Amino acid sequence: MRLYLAIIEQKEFQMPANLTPQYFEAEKKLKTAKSPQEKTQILEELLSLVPKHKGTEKLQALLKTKIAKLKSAAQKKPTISKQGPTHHIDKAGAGQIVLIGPPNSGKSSLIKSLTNANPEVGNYPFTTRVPYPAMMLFENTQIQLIDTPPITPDYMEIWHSELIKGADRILLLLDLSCQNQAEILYPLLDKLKEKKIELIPDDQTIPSEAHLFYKIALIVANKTDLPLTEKNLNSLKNALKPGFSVIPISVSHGKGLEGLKKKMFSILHVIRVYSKVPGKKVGFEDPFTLKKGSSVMGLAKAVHKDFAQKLKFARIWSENKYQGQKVNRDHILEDEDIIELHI
Ligand SMILES: Nc1nc2c(ncn2[C@@H]2O[C@H](COP(=O)(O)OP(=O)(O)OP(=O)(O)O)[C@@H](O)[C@H]2O)c(=O)[nH]1
Ligand SMILES: [Mg+2]
Repeated sequence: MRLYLAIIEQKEFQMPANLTPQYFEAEKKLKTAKSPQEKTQILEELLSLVPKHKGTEKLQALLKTKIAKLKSAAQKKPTISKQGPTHHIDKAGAGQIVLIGPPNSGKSSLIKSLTNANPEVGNYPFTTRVPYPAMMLFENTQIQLIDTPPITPDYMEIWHSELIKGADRILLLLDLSCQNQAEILYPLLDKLKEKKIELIPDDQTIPSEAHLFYKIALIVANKTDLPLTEKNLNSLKNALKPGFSVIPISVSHGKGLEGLKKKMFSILHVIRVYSKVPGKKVGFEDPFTLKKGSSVMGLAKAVHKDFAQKLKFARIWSENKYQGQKVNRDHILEDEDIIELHI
């Protein structure tokens, strides 16, 4: 917004405007006006204070244009995205795992027991309505978990399927208190398919067809503490596609959770590498997490671009294999290797 319109106009057009002190007083207020409504009011006041003669015609026109622009902007409806809220969550930690499942399977309860977060838990469907991120510590590595609303045959918002498509991995949590597991599972998988998402087991190669989003998923069955769940677990195993296995847990009794955390880390396909400074102790509490299959060079890049450019060789230590041997930049790293980069 141009301020001190009158001064500029007078300079530009070399015509005496004979503006009053009230005009200049009102003009000062423009500087502090915050809302478009306030600005419009002040501009209208200025227009009323401008003496009406040939020398102020340009100024009057300018004020009128500004008022018209502000009024038309105020009338425009706010643009609402057709997609609704994005609910985008930035990734953090070694990987992002999105928890999905039917209502009441215990998704929020699981997040609550694995992290310091406190999502709402309730014995009724749709307790969770928006995504809820939380960080889970696995040994010395943080993994991001995201709680989501339930999936039902007739309910799944666009942002929900987008969140699943963007996730590193999926954890499908089912409720073992339900007798016919196929009746719950198949409509849920169909709903995902409708959104172009297909869950696949960890060891399956991702098909190359581009029309579906293939997401590596863990299938977890909760509430083993309840009666008859042994039978229901078998019904679930029979309902699953070949290649999938089920991890049975009880969040309430804290059963199976340590094994589940290990599995969550392992499906991320990442390794932890400790970068050691020559002559100093290794900091085991803060590893670099790299994609499985990364080389010494991959670590050098993660540490600093200078290391990547100037790297000559590295020394490696690992529990059973190496005790400080020299390796080159293409050497493939493994989980928990200790590396000393030399430049
Ligand atoms: N018996 C038993 N009940 C559980 C277990 N885990 C969760 N629950 C109960 O199951 C109910 C649903 O738990 P939530 O964690 O809210 O389930 P949710 O999957 O997040 O539910 P939505 O947000 O509605 O999808 C609550 O009453 C929990 O106390 C479990 O291991 N055993
Ligand atoms: Mg919930």
